[in-house]
Amino acid sequence: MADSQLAMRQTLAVTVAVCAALAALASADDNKPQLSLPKANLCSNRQKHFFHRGHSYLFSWRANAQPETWFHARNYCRDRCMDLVSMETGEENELMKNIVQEGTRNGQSIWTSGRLCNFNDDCKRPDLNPIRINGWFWATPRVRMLPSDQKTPFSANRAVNDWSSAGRCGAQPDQCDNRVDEACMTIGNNLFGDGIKWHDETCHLQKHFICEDSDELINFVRFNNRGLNL
Ligand SMILES: [Ca+2]
Repeated sequence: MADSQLAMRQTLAVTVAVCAALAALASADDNKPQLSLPKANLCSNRQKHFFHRGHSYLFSWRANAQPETWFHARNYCRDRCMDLVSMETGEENELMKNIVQEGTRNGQSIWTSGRLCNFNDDCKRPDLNPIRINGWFWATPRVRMLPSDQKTPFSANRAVNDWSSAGRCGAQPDQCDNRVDEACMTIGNNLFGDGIKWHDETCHLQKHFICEDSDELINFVRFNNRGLNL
């Protein structure tokens, strides 16, 4: 088998393996309701503020949506056949970083779908530990992020790490809050004089957010609503 095929199969195997753990994200945020199923009318009428590689994006501040906790921000997006944004390539990351400056003031941050596995026993699996390094996922489309300590020079079409080297407790993700996990990932606007960078923050904070089309949810609604303009 060619190396590329083997790598693809290994990636697929890892992805499948983590899906079960990520299914628990539906009830992962303590004392919060379940993840929303999409609403056909909201999907069809969702605002589209930006387009990239076949996906549309919604910016909560332009939609006059209120800042939300990470979980409720997800549901706002999911109601509209979207989910919080996942920056799976350097190119997408740079595009989102440019937009963050529009939606935040200096010292503010916005939610992405980046999530730490911290919600059930599956997160104790050896391959996910140490959890601060190997336990990060894009909640949609349910794929693991690179190990947080892996250095990645900017590359347009490859996975990227953009964790800040600065923070109250050091390089991100720093889990600086000692009362509750900093289990959700933001893009911060110069939080520590560090420019536009990724940070781990506590999920209950209310922030603006970016939604991105979810192929899975769009297909779900399309299947049940033939001919609906999505
Ligand atoms: Ca942090």
